[in-house]
Amino acid sequence: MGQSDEPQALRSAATAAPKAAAKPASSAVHRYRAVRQATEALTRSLTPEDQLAQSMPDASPTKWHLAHTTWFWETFLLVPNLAGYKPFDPRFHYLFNSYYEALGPRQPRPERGLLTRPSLDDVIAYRAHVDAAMGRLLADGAGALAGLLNLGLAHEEQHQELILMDILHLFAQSPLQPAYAPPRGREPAQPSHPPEPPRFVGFAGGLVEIGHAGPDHGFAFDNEGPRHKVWLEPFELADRLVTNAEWLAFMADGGYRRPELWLAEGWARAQAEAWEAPLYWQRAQQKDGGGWSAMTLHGLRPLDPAQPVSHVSFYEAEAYAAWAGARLPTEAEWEHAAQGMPVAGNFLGSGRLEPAAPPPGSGLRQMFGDLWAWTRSAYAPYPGFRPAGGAVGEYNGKFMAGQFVLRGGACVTPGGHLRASYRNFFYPHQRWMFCGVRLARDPAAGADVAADFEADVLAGLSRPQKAVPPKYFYDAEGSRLFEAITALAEYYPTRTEVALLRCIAPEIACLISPGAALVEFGSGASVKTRILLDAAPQIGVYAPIDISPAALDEAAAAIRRDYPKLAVAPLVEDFTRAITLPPAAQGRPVTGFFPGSTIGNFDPEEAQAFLAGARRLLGAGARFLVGIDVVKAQKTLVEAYDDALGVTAAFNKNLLARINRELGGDFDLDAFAHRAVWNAPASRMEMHLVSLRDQQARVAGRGFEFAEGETIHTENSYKFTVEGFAALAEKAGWALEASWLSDEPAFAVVSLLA
Ligand code: SAH
Ligand code: AVI
Repeated sequence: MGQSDEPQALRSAATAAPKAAAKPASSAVHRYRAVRQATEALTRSLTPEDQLAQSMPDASPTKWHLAHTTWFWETFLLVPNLAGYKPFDPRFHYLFNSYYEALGPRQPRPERGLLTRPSLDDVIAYRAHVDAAMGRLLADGAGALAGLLNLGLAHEEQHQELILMDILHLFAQSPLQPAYAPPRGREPAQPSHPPEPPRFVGFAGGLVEIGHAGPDHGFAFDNEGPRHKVWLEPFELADRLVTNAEWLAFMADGGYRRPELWLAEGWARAQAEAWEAPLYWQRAQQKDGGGWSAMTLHGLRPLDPAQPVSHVSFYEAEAYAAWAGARLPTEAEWEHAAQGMPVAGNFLGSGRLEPAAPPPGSGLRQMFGDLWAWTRSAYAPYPGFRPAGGAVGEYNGKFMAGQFVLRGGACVTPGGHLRASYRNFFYPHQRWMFCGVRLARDPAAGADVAADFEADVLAGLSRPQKAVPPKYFYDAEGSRLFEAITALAEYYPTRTEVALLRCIAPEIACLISPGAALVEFGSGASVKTRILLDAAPQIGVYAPIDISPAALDEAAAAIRRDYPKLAVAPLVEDFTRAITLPPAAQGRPVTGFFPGSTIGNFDPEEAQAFLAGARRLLGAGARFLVGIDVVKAQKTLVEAYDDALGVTAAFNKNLLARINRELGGDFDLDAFAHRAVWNAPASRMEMHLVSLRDQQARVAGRGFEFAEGETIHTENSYKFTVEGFAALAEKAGWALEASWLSDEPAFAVVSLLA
């Protein structure tokens, strides 16, 4: 229920302190009290005058929010359900009805600020009266009222967010520019460094499901369902929100002066209201440097270029996206990307009350919290949507015209309030919400691994520590050399993992349901797969995913030949891009398989992002078997990556041969040497290519200087403990089910549950 009266709100951080009573309060009473107290906690820094004023028709006074949420409980729960309940004051029914036509006329919304009576004290007494009655109503639990209780709690949480939005708007009108809360952490504001340009995460699209799956899956508003199928074309989503620095560049390039970037309605609005920056930005006097500040809940603050841009309308978001050569995501794209990600981020509970710069790392960040992200989707009913009967049916459905959907929650939203399916909605000109922009785009025609290879190599060789991502080892020759490595005496991981899998396969087989899909990441020659397929003939579909077409084609053909009853659905893909399962694997119980400690080739942040993506891909109820190499003696490790026959050296140097062949490079392979080192503090083996002299190499028309001894960092192989890995997986939303450790040299297989 976004723009209407009550957009989406916050987590109730407060915990109720139950009063001493004859019998312990029910959990329903606890939940009720916690949310009510969290609302009241938000008003502690406000004066009675702050709580009366109304800054514009869309915003309401805090006092009105306090009373209206109370009216909701009184009207929908107490009057119909608590025998003998007496309304606190019958006149309040008119004063504090928000928009429920079925319940009669009401105080006009733009005139809520005229309600000097009842006093704030009277409203506080009203809350106490209703709270006491709710205590009686819920004394034995919510029973049949559980649905209405959940709705009332979610409703009150929405008003918690509204209180903060509306107060910020009010304070922004004040010449004194008051701070709602003292600044945290940095005073005066220390601008953090603008992050790297956004990266776009690719999604394969296809037939996907969005929407809430119904009451068995927890509370949701009616507008979030029914769950239904949506066809998505391939798309890409920016890995973070647009920043203030990027918005400044848009403005400097005439973003607010160029009608060609704007929708007609947006341009008209921008002209009529003389928009030249986001809602709360203010330009400092020339004498003060002429920079920008922004009004925040911490008062007027210098603009932090790294923070996400906030308080922009849908129209501005659209113009920005056009300027950036991108577009806004649809709500189905956003939800598909968010499904399976932990609902964690900078919500109200963080206490920041402002969006934060994106955390370091890769993969999708800021999907939840920080700012609501505008989508390109009109707020409309999902197929099969039916509003609830009676007045509560007015909660969401009647607003499904002319508004746009926002997703993900904000720094003023209670965290527990959010879900991936949550739909907020506002009119396209509105900007006082905590809302921002995440870009999406259609994959460029012909975008493929080759284009990424060139871009990644050029970017990697331009860094102070030159580096190339290890996924580019695996052209046909690289895949062949890797298989040769697995047979080396020194390369223990493959042998020990194979032996371990043979031992535990019968146990694992018992966990796999008939007809299940086995989805393997980085399947290579699919050798280890056979151990599972032999032990679990009930597996119906095998979906290997690998970036190396040569390895995948050969392996898929061999598996088809040797397992004729199995459906084999290979996918040539970079598994760091979010992908969808091949149709043959959809709708089945899923077991993921990621052997070989290939997960160790990611940095910890990348591994976490990968695990979160895999959870989304494999779906609820999936099991994920992951092979991880274990920390051990340095000598064993270094020999495994620097074998006597020089196969690993050839594998490493093949990267330069591939660059020469595919990117028009002129690396002299004899002028580089293979190096493998154990980096103990980081718990990883590192592979480098060391330049044996000062030299220059050209790649794709660009020259790169190498000093003698300088290296290209080509691979990390992190070594784990089972506990450390389980903690990482838990952060990505997985739970450890079981783990098995091999004989020395140790290697582990863990089973994770979604
Ligand atoms: N699973 C096999 C092979 C491991 S080698 C085993 O355990 O022995 C790593 C495999 O992962 C290679 O086949 C390589 O092509 C594949 N790979 C590496 N990075 C990848 C990426 N980003 N996306 C998809 N496959 C990748
Ligand atoms: C695929 N990956 C887990 C191997 C590893 O051990 O990191 C790749 C490899 N690099 C050198 N030897 C093998």
